[in-house]
Amino acid sequence: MIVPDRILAGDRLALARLLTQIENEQPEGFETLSALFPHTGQAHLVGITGPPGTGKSTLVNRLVLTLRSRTQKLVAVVAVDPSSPFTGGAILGDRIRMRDLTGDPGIFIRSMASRGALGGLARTTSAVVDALDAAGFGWILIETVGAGQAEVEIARTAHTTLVVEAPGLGDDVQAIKAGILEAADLLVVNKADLPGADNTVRVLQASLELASGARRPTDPHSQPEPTEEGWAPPVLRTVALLGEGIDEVVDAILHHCAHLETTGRRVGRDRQRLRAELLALLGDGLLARFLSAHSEEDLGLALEQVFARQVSPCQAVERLLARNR
Ligand SMILES: Nc1nc2c(ncn2[C@@H]2O[C@H](COP(=O)(O)OP(=O)(O)O)[C@@H](O)[C@H]2O)c(=O)[nH]1
Ligand SMILES: [Mg+2]
Repeated sequence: MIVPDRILAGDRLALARLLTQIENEQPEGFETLSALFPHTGQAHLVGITGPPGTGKSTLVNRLVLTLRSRTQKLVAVVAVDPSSPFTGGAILGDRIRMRDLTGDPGIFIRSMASRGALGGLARTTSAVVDALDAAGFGWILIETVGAGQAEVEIARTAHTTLVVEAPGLGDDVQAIKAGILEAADLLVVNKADLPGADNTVRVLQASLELASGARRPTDPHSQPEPTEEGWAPPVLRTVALLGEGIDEVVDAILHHCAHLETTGRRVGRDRQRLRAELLALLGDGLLARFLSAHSEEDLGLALEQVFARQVSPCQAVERLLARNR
């Protein structure tokens, strides 16, 4: 088991080893994590999500350097890309692009691949974030590809969520506004150097107005109505490749951070995140307990009855649970 004090003292090798244990779901990793838990709750979590190829990693690279120099806090990045296996191009690509960041011990980057059952990714990410939080990272940036439920969940549990778009992804704008737009605290139109950026900004602003239920004519220069939290998600433009617009994004992150503090919403988000984690673990635990108390045959029998359309899945579960009492 990795000694918690080593993590608290800033030992990077111990931290990397702990994260590997967590990713591999080794019990000793969770033991260390439990010992570290009282030291968590200090970090500000920033979720960065959006379709692949919009420049999230490039933007994260810039944000890390700017946050680091402007706030002096330690900065960690968790790059979650479920579409790529460990040997996949995206992760290697991310590693190469994030090369600028190495050399500063105040910056720590971790790439994760998806594994395990549904929801496993969100849970593992949560545990990794807790470890980084305990290790003293004041900023933890979590990059996900805004494709599936797990990624949306991860982005939602951050204190500040950035949704990144780019010109020329018209259909993706449509796809993205359904789920993730409501979770966005900041919208970034990256690749503002490309033609069509104005249009992307317009589409996002219109979508935001729809989402917030504001009934106003679509005006490219208007900002959306404040949401019930008193925060109107700004739409910002960047050229991450050239570092343009990055300071404005950092300003907006700091502004949102202050907004969460002054309105007391930060506490609410933390509570929400911990509640989701608790319920997920409870679900896992109950399922494991159920499966260990029942033979494979019970489950097989239920499946056959459902398969033969004799009982519905709902009825089958009701019966299995009733027998468990
Ligand atoms: N033209 C342009 N290209 C960019 C910009 N930012 C990133 N890219 C390029 O877009 C591609 C995808 O970037 P990446 O950061 O990997 O996107 P991700 O998949 O969202 O993480 C890369 O080839 C980047 O060099 C930008 O501001 N303008
Ligand atoms: Mg990326």
